Amino acid sequence: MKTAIIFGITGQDGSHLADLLLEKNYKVTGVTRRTSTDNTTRISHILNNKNFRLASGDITDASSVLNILREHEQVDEVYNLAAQSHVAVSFKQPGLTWDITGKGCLNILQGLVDLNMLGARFYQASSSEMFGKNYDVEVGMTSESKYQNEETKFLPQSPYAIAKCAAHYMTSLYRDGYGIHASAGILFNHEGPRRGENFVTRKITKWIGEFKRWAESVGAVSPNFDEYNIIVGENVFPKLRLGNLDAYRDWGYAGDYCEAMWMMLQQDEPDDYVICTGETHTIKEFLNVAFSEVGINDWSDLVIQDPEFYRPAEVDYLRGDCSKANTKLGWIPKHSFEDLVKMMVKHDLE
Ligand code: NDP
Ligand code: GDR
Repeated sequence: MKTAIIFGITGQDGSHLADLLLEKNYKVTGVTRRTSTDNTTRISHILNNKNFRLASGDITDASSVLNILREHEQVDEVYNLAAQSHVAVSFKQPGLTWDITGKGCLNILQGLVDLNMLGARFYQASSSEMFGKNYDVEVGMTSESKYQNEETKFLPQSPYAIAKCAAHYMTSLYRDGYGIHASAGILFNHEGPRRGENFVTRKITKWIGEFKRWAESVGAVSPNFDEYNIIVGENVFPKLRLGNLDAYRDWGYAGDYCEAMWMMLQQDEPDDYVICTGETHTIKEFLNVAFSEVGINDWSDLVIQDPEFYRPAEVDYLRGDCSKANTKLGWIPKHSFEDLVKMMVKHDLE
């Protein structure tokens, strides 16, 4: 029976990866930090699984990382999914983001070296945000297309992305320097019903679910509007407040992407892989598909663009090319953009 440690177990990806590893008959330790309220909602269904246990720790604290590693007689795979993962928040809390998202990775890698656990395989959650404003261009017969792959240079645009670049380089340094089987997945945006509610996709689908229930309860056939609200008689519902709607993102389904993480650690040789769908859409396109799922074709009265949600620097265009993962890992995404949006709207309506 293989043993894995997942840092970031309570997050979207941690919960999907734990499901996958338990299905594959792994023994899984999930690392949680101390919080004043319960943060195990995404993993409540596995808390009683006999092959699963929680360990308390924080990746910013090197001694806590060492303690967790030490508790294990043998570890086959270590997944570092822990991060301050919100790009906008990283502009407000850059130091904390650095400590968690950048240095946290170093604490784990150095822990493996210090404890001489060089046989454990390591996965680092790298990000398409590292490409920032950069892309390559493929010139075809009739048109040009922009993309990012493993060869594209990083041009990070946020404290989050810079911290991820540091962790990414640290992963390749420990791979080359100490011979650790350390791989980094450069994952493009991936979403689903378990997505945090402050990321744009889930913010939209959650709002739609709540609005729909409100509209049904007040019988909102032809509401009135002010700048911030939707009004039916005495009843008021706040409009959906968003920032930049023109950015392009390559959105896939989180469950598919966690499978790719596992596949990377099953390879004979460690390496870095881009994981994406190869399709890109704007936030406006996401809004179109999501609202059309509830029969709304014109959402312009329901959404406002609010400067509060603009970022000091933006990543305008992300579209991945995951040919390497297709060929070497045999990985392909199973869900389309439309599938994903429908799945998320359906979940939030329920
Ligand atoms: P989430 O924000 O949902 O989860 C982050 C996890 O990290 C949570 O479990 C959180 O715990 C934990 N964490 C935060 N700080 C610490 C700390 N100091 N010590 C220990 N654990 C900590 O992120 P996702 O699941 O969406 O993403 C997983 C990883 O993949 C992240 O590293 C993210 O940056 C990266 N990534 C994500 C992409 C995506 O589209 N989802 C794309 C590319 C990369 P708590 O519940 O206590 O907050
Ligand atoms: P991103 O995801 O920054 O790509 O990082 P997010 O959903 O936060 O933003 C995507 C795009 O939507 C625009 N946007 C808004 N974003 C948020 N959060 N809230 C809004 O109200 C809003 N309005 C418009 C943003 O400006 C941006 O252009 C995610 C995270 O999961 C990272 O951890 C991960 O590394 C990358 O994806 C790949």
